[in-house]
Amino acid sequence: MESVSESTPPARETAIDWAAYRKDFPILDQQVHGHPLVYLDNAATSQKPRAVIDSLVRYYERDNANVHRGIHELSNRSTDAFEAARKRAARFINAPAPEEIVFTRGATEAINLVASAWGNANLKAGDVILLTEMEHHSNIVPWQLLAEKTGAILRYLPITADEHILDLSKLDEVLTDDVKLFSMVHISNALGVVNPVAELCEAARKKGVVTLVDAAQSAGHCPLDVQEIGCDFLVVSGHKMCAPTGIGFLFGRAERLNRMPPYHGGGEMIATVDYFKSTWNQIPHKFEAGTPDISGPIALHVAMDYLDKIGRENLFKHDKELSQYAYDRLAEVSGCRLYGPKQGRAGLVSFMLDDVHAHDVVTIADRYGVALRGGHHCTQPLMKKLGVPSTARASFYFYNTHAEVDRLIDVVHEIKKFFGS
Ligand code: 7TS
Repeated sequence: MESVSESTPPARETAIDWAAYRKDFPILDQQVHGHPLVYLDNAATSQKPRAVIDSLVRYYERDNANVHRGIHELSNRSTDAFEAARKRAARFINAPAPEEIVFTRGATEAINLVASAWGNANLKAGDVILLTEMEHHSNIVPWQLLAEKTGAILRYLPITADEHILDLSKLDEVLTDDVKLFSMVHISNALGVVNPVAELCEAARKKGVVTLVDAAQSAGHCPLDVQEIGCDFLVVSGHKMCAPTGIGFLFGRAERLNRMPPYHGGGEMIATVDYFKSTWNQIPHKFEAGTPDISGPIALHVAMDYLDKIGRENLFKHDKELSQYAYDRLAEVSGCRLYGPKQGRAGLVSFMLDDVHAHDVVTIADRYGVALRGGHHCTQPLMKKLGVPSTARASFYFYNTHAEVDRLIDVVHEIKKFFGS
């Protein structure tokens, strides 16, 4: 009898037809200022494939009705699709149960929900909220608001001076017994650093510290498993992963969500209301007051299916390869300073050209049809730490190509010529 190894052919990697996926994005096929559009602003928001756009039209043409409250056919269809999206979101991040998914407007609202509902109920003066030095404003300001109210204190895990990665040698120093919450970004939108969130959550869990992972930049770019990460909360932004703007979600472990007071009051989030006292609905509805965005989760469902059809390992590999290529080519440009790690970065590069302001870099790039982003990227404290007012950023997705990176490099040379540097 043949052994299994003899009879099983070696696994072959099927080549992915990225060009075919690119064709799913009608917006990419256009000229900007007389040049083919090169869209490299995906960390701000991704483009949307035809299937997602069509799902919005289909919903409004055929199924539109308010959810949960109706008994009529359209309302039932709408409710079923809305709740199916919740189940899909749970599966997307391997959450144990759909009730652990709360739909929000995006990552920002999800963090504010936790800061407000969990934070106000659980923090007192002197408690420490631990963040990292590379957080987006949406993972800083909600905690500052909470600290002002409760007397809690903010503390930061530092980044290293050379490659701007988290300085894990300082973890024990900052993760002390008075820390109650550790909230950390998974992939930095300004540096492209991929943080070891499972390791950080494990260290926090050992000390009984509640954890939140900001997966705004990672959910649509790499595999994500909340059980493997071991976090209490995780926030996702739909518009950065092929879904429309205005939809995202919070994952919260059921035992945490069950013990949290509501966030907003109104319809849907209640079990009973009388003139002076109300009781709350079950999770997740307790946190979804009022008529929600309905078409958003439905389109997000299509986006999640779309991404998983490609495979998030494949997406991650593609994005990382492209950003490494961009990093290496930019590193060859004289006077170009790069931020973040030299290797192993996610799909974006942050850079500065000599003394040219990032806004000028972006303005001139736009004249050549190349869409970049320049500024502080909502990470002002990080910019201060890096000693720059801003950076220019090119951020990639699976529809971007090596030829587009080459175009970026050509444009960078044009910009240098323009400024005589
Ligand atoms: N967290 C990170 C790491 C982000 O990059 C962003 C948005 C947010 C949270 C906020 O997400 P939202 O769902 O509320 O939009 N980042 C960016 C950016 O880099 N450029 O524009 C928005």
